[in-house]
Amino acid sequence: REDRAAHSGSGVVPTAAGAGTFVSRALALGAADAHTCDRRVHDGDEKAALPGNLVRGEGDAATGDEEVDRAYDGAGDVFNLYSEEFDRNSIDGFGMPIVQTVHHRRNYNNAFWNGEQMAYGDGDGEIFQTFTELSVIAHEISHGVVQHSGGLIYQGQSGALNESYADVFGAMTQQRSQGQDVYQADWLVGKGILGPNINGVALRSMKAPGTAYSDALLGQDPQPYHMDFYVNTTSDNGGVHINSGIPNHAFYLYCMYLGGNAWERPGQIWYKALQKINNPHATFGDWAAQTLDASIELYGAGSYEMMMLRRAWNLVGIDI
Ligand code: ASN
Ligand code: ZN
Repeated sequence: REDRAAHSGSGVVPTAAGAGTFVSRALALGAADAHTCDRRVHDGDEKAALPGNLVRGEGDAATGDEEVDRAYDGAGDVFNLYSEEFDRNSIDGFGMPIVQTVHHRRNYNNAFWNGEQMAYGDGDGEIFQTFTELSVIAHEISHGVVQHSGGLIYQGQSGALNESYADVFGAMTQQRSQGQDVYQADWLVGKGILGPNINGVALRSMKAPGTAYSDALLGQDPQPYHMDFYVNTTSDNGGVHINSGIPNHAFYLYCMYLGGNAWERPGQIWYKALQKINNPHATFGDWAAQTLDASIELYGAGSYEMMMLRRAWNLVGIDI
């Protein structure tokens, strides 16, 4: 991949399908299994209805609405990551359109994947200022990838694994778009989306779960970094956004052992584990074991990659 830099930007190359069509490196090189990106950004007009009005389709010029344009560009970065590093053609692996709605509802303080598309609020301007931030966009799209890879039920530990996969690939997309290796990265998810008066740096920190914010309005970042502090709760689907701190931190620690880029060995292992786990009820232990299998398949039994993966899981209190 000597000329990665030339392809990690817009990825726009002229093709028979039309000038400016967004295609992956595979098609540019004439590969048979071409991946073609099809982004569709809608304006929800601050209403709840989805998808709203189509305002920017694939290949269309920037609109000047920064929510629209960030969603469009961000989805391109996510598409490129999955296509070029994981040979995956869009969310379902078969080139499905990436449908997004911005300006969803009024003062809406969240973003989500609803099973078919992404939606992003503008935030209330106090607690949150926007949700069209690259790690958040990649997080939401990655929920779609989880769904189309067999799924992880959005409750308890399997739900926290679903959340963690979305955070891992959210951070990874951001790092790749900025050309950051694992030591240069800040490991924050949702940096810059908090309101101006909120005491915090991001929505979550994979490097130091529990430290992303501490604020009168938002409270204290509730994420644990070790099984000793696992939160048993009925809220948030059994703490899916809370206990995800544990597998998030395991991924971070593993990256610290390996160095390089997150989408290389660690990302390859996490992606393969998702494709192979075939257990929507997976626990943290099931997932850790699946990543260990993937590390052996990819790098060999007894490899440094396998041994350090075991150490990373053990450090967060999961014995494999
Ligand atoms: N932003 C949240 C997420 O993607 C929405 C939710 O709770 N499902 O995890
Ligand atoms: Zn999520």
